[in-house]
Amino acid sequence: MPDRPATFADWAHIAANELGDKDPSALNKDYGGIETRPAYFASDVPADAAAAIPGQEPFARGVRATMYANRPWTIRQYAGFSTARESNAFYRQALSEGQKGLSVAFDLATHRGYDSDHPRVAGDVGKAGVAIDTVEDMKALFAGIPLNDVSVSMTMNGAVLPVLAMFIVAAEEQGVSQGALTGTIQNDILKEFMVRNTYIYPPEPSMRIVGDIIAYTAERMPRFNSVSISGYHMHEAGATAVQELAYTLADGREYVRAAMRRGLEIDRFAPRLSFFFGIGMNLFLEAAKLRAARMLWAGMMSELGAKDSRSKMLRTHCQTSGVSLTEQDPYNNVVRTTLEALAAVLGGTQSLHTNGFDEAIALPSDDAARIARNTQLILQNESHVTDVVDPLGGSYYVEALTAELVDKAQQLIASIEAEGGMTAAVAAGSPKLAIETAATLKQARIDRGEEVIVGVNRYRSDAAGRVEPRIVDTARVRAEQAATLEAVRNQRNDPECRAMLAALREYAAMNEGNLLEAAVAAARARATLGEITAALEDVYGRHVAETRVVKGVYGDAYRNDPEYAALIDRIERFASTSGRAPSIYIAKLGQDGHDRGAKVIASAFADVGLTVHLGDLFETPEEAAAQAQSLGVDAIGVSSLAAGHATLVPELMTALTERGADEMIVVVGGIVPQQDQEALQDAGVAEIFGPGTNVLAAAFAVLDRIEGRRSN
Ligand code: 3CP
Repeated sequence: MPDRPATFADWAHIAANELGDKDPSALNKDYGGIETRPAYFASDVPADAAAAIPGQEPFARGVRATMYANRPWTIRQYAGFSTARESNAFYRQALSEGQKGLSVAFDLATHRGYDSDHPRVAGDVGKAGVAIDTVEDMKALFAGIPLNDVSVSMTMNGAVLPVLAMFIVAAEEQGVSQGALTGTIQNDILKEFMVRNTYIYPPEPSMRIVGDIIAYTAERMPRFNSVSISGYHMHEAGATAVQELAYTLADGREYVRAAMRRGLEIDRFAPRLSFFFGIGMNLFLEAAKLRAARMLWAGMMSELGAKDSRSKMLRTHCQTSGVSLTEQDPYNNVVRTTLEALAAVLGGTQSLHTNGFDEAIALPSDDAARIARNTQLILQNESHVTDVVDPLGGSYYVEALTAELVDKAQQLIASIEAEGGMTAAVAAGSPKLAIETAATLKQARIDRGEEVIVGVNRYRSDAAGRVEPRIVDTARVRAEQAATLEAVRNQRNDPECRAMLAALREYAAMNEGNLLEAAVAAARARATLGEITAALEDVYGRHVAETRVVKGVYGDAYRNDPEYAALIDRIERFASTSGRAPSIYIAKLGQDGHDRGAKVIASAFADVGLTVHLGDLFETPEEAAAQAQSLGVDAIGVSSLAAGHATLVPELMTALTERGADEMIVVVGGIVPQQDQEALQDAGVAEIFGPGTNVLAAAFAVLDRIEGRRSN
């Protein structure tokens, strides 16, 4: 028997035989500031890891002593599409087939606080989620689903007041009191300003709304989780694991402080704060991330004065990564999702959503949704991963990785504190820029083949299967919603409704009362989602984000690359013959706030020498056409992730024609199902760049089009 535990040096000595001249550090990997070695040993494990017990602070090994051995995680699939009636049928089917909790996806119009008949949302209704305008829609959404029994999570941030208010009133009219409701409201506005962009009001009044909801639920809805503090969207926007951890926990601290500032005692509300993380393909890193998150939160909450152990428990939902899914060879996504789900489970999640394999293209079809759910059922019932608590506990590697993540995240959290906390950092835009830098770097690594994606940048197959995505007919959904809206407006007691909206406005203007309480009264009087939102908009205004683009990251990653040099060269030649660089206006149309793709393209195109103008979020086609024309650009690049393109891009083409600007080249990038591609081409779109497109290739193609037009 050896007389001491092995060390890395012992291993390096043995490994030298296999490594030849290579130094072992050549096998190290960089996971966004976390450098791993090819082997770990007992000496790498921190002393406190050996003493850790599941269910005990700081909860590295899980928040419950028994974890899944006693109760498996909640299978909670995020879903919602078109009308409340259709989504309700989908939920009931899912619950009958083994799903345990509900998770509602709202459409883009609802997120941004517009009724379905508002002119700005023509292309957005019923897209990416269900349209909710009134209490009647909310009642239809949960018809036949006992709300005192099934827990309901609602991903809502901007229009959180009308949505939560309508949920409370719908339950009340179903005979379930608000005190009996179980579930979660996302209500995490800080990350909206950072990455997700479905904010409505400016940061300060938005934070008041979060505080009012925490206060209201702490008092009247003791089983309801008041915030789902979300790293998921940062993950999807390209954040590293350290960034996701640090920014999410710093957001959490900000909410705790905001609630404490208004006089709430920490242990009264903190046990009902919950979390939400994204889980990507780096299996051990992602599992370690959840372990690290729990340790960090327990420490942070102790510092803030929490005494109740439940206040220090980081309970989380996880979702497998949407951006890890590929349009090419889509059945590979089943495998990806399975691995990511395993990582979440090994990390000790409380609740989990697994993506449908066709979600790189559209909302999941029935088949894809069933397989996604079955992925979790198979993990729970066949794989035996639930039998033992924290099976990764004690792994040399995972324990060392957990400690390293804690350490690096703590450093980043400290730098946010030095900036004055997360609200100040968000206002200054530093976390957003740091995430965009990481995303651009990752894209460059993928484009250069340093990060392999099977079926995309390596091992492409012509035999790869196609999928038939679910298509939502926006015009039909919009017409149905408009009819219900009209009926509600006709049947309600108008003076009463107006009085309730006036009271809400008054609460906001005077900075008194509880806005959720006033919103519940307005919802009961059948005020619509758009009206409740507008009442507060009268006082708070609507937030407009400043658009900034990362510089130099893509270019640096490509230094010395011949293809890159050829592109730069070609653009320089163009500039010297035309007297200016080729130019492009990058547009985001409609209420789709996913801007990672637009930002990465804008940054990379600017680095290669194009003149890039990045438009504001949420433009109408007419606004984008006017902007592009006044800038005199050669091309417009529309970035689309939530399916609004089918309506909005043809409208853009018409607007350009009407303005006499139809020589402008229009390209579309993002998620465009095959079915839509032909229609867009018929409408005059020059190029369509799907997910996984190499950015350099896209730049060459745009240039070809611009030069082709000039030579015609
Ligand atoms: C749990 N329980 C146990 C055990 N484990 N009891 C005994 N032994 C155990 N081992 C108890 C808990 O204490 C709890 O009871 C009950 O069982 C339920 O367990 P839970 O862990 O609280 O699970 P759940 O109700 O599912 O809640 C999970 C969290 C919740 C807390 C994370 O916030 C949640 O469901 N979040 C989901 C968020 C979501 O769906 N987000 C979707 C985002 P008590 O309650 O009585 O204590 S989708 C966004 C997509 C991208 C986009 O934005 O567009």
